[in-house]
Amino acid sequence: MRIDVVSIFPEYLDALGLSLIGKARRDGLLRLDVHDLRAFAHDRHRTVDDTPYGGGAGMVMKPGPWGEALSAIADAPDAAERPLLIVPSPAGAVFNQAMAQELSTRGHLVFACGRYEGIDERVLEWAAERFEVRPVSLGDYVLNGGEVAVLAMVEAVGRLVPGVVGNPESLVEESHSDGLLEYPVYTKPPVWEGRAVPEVLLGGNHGKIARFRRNEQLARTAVRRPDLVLAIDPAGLNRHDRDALWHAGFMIDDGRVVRRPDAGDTAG
Ligand code: JCH
Repeated sequence: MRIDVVSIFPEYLDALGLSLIGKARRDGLLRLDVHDLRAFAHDRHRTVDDTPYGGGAGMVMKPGPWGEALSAIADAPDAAERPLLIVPSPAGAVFNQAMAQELSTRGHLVFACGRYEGIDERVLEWAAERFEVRPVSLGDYVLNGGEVAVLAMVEAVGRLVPGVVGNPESLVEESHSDGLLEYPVYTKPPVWEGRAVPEVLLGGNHGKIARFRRNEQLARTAVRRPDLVLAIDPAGLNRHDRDALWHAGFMIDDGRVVRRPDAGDTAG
């Protein structure tokens, strides 16, 4: 997979040289190039911002340097036919695991990191001729620019690229791939600060361990993310799952998971 990132703070992306993603780059599984937007600003002060038309607080990123930077990326000899241009924005569609899965199948991703109050809107319109343009939010809170969102998205997408995670089995069980939160994990020592690891995990009964973990997933999802429980397809629930959900304050009605009407203080 090929990834280009454009930013006025290219050093922000240095962390992508570490750990799993850094190894994947060295192994040739990911090609990640970070471009300094100011290299495409040609005045004496390498200006990338200007005052907003219509007034308002703060500055807006000028279209000129963005046009040049994105043209250079689109015209590179090994660029994809129509790369996906991801523009981090508090006004984008919210990034999630399904989006990470989809992006991991793309050959070429380009990330445009805005700063100040954002990028002149005409850049996104103009870019649609050569890119598939997608404004994406990391979540419903406000950052100072796109770089932190790109760090998160490149890590989430990069680890789904075949070969990046050494043991692909660890991708299967994870949170959100099956719509449930993950089960709690424990390691040695068996007792720490007077707290014992759940007994079932110390025995070798794999059926009982699987059931314990599934119950923990259902119970903590019910408390922490009831929205996810309401989105479960009951077709994927066995008798034990339904019982666990009942105890957590939910039931199946008319082929859907709903809150148990009599659930007072059991569900979160
Ligand atoms: C960004 C900003 C508009 C502040 C500038 C570029 C993404 N999920 C998420 N939160 N915040 C971002 C993000 C991404 C790119 C930029 N800013 C600062 C922009 C605002 O309007 C209210 C406020 C923030």
